[in-house]
Amino acid sequence: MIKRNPNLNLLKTSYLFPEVTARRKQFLAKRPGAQILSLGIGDTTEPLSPLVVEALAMAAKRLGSMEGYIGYGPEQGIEPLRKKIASVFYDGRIAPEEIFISDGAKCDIGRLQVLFGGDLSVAIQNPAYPVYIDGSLIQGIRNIHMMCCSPENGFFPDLHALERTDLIYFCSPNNPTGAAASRSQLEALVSFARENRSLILFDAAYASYIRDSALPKSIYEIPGAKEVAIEINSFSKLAGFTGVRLGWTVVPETLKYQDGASIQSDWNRIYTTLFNGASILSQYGGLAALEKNGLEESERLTHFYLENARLIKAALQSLDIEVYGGDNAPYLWAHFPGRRSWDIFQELLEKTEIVSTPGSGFGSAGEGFLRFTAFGKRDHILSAIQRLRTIKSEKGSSFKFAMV
Ligand code: PGU
Repeated sequence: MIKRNPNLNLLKTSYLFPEVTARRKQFLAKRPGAQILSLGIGDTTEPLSPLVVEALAMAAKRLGSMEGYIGYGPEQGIEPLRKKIASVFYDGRIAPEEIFISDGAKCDIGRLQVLFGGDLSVAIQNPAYPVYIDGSLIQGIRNIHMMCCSPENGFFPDLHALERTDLIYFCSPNNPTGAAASRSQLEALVSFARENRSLILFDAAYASYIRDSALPKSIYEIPGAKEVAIEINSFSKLAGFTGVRLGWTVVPETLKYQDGASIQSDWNRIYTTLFNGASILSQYGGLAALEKNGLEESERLTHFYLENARLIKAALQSLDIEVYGGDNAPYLWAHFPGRRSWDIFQELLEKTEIVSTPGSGFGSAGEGFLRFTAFGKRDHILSAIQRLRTIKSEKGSSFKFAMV
């Protein structure tokens, strides 16, 4: 029989979120009537805006006519959408030809990992979205440096202590900590990458949650970034497209390998070889989401989730829990000193029937933390808050919940 790809032996048995689901199922088997409220996976819950629905329906209708039917589209995405993204998000800094439309950020992170292969060094934030490390391991990358991001360093790594790597993954606003990097922090990151001739893979999937106008929404707001950064983004959290599937990646023309060859042309090669373009329906839906009214709807949507974040944050803080994030990001990062993440996850589940995500699933620096998502229906969030009122914290050498 065929031999297993040895790189797969390096992975934990399951990806983080299926593991959380398995725990939830185990709990339900023990307590069949449990009314579980999920503040676990970051998945959108609010319906699509009517403008997007209409655009999706019209695109589907066109496909049903002889004149309107189209088959495979350009792998890089339809031109009007590439143009629209360039003008809405990049203010002329990025050309439409530098934008590649994808079926979502996660899928493009995977394809980028194929582009760079296994023979290189990478730096990854600790904690981080698990796809960066798992995807790197699948490629056979062994040379992985963790950049600790904790409350002590304001969730920004100490770049002076960092060894040079070929790739640097950086996510801002961050999943899971909810920290959004400041302009000066991103300037430091870009100049670090330029000095070291490293390439930054900048995940901006939550950029639309930034409310502080001083914070950059794109790495390309930082001068010099076009020579050292690829940016990945998504319609998932911007317009509720987690199920519709649509995203984009910016690979500037100015990005070069050591020998001066174009990274963009290799990306185009990988893209056209491993991908046949995002769904034409999603792309027309995305185009509608970026019209003036569509952007207003998106703003309302992100505002709604940020309001959820504010409500959950206040409820956790009233239990004397230290909570980070939630102001410019849809995640809350709650600290339970002295406790292990999976233990506190289990305890919260048993006492309140609330599912969270254990911080240790995002890396060793997440031990002792739980991540709470702000994506959720308002009545669920309010019920979760009610349940949090039924417990209290007991301060001792380590954090403990008790019933009120
Ligand atoms: N990048 C980051 C930083 C994310 O947190 C997520 C989703 C994605 C990309 C995926 O974006 P798509 O455009 O929808 O592909 N993170 C969620 C969902 C879990 C998952 O496995 O993607 C989360 O709960 O962390």
